[in-house]
Amino acid sequence: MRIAVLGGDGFVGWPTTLHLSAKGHELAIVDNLSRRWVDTELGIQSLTPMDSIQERMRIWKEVSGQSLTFAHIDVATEYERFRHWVKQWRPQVIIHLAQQRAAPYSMKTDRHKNYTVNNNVRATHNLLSSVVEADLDTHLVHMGTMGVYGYDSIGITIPEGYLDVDVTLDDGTQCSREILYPVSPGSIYHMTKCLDQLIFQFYAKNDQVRITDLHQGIVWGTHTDQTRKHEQLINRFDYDGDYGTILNRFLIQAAIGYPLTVHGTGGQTRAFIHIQDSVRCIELAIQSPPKVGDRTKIFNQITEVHRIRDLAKLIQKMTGAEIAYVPNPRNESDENELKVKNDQFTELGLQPITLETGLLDELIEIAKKYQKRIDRSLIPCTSLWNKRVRERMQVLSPSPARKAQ
Ligand code: USQ
Repeated sequence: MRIAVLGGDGFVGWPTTLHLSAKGHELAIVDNLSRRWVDTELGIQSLTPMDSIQERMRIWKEVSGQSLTFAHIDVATEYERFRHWVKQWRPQVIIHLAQQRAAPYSMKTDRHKNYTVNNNVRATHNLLSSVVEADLDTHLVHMGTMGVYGYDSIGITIPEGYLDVDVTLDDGTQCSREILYPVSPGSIYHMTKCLDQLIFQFYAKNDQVRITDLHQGIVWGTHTDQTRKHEQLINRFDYDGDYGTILNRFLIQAAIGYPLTVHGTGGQTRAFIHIQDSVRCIELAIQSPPKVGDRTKIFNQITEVHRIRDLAKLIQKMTGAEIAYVPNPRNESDENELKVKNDQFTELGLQPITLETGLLDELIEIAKKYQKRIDRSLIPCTSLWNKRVRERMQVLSPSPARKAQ
């Protein structure tokens, strides 16, 4: 199949590209390389050293014999160029990962909020409108997030995207309807993924575009079978307070003797998936597309659920790391329950990699190998969610001038 990966230079995009290329598909990466610019903006770098996209592609060709193509296009702002590219390359599948994916980054300042909304929503809409304009029967696979459901602990196992509700009509009779599960985003980033769902709903109905939305949990790990094949194929590994995700952060913190930064009580419960399973799920979703005229197909792309403080304790047990319970910079519940349905991927044959699988040690090894690249001052999460949180933080940690008063 001819498959385009929008955002193919990123943390999930790069290993996805290699995984599908290794399966013999024809792959093109479309990317504006914005993630590399964000590194420059924030003065951070991936724990693992990353070569240019062109160099990575050259190494992949050497290792696998498979060619990749690369189009340097910003899908959100270069609509005409992208539409032209789609018409020329005629992808049968487009995997849409061309979005700003960090919740803390999206909450840093009003500029970061605007950027995240403009980038993410426009990228999704430009993509759909290009596919319709090109008159292609392309299957669109989008990377969504579990965060669209929110973490409200209302005592329900989260279904895969849709909820059956009983509605009382004006004449008093009852009818059943299926609706998108009510959204409850916890950040501007998560909000854009909720908006994506509506855009998909419209295009699936109006233009019969075949769309799959993957509601993914927090990804951990860095290597897949392909990125392990050569040092220069290595995936990025974010550890900083904006882009690093929790389990990977805890592992590098343990590796360098930095106390594990648990926000609040650590009672937040979240869903997780290893990067190897993430790319496998994308492949399974491609193999099982919706039919023309179907509603958006939604999968919960997760394999297990854990509480943050339990993860910290697990890593403490493995490594002897200290745990630091720090004030939570986010506006989120301190404690929540989470049960999630994920039967569709299991039925399609996914055999989950869980925390017990032993890959945590591999990550600690990687963290130790590259620890000289870590800037400890970039580890704390400093993006504060709202005015109330900012005021709370000030009270907890007054500036020197305030202390003196
Ligand atoms: N947390 C800590 N200590 C830290 C960092 C985070 O306790 O040092 C807590 C956060 O407060 C939060 C939880 O850990 O309660 C998860 O934070 P995270 O940064 O690992 O994940 P999140 O911001 O939710 O976003 C990540 C990805 C995003 C993806 C999402 C899936 O960056 O792209 O969509 O996970 S989900 O969380 O299921 O919405």
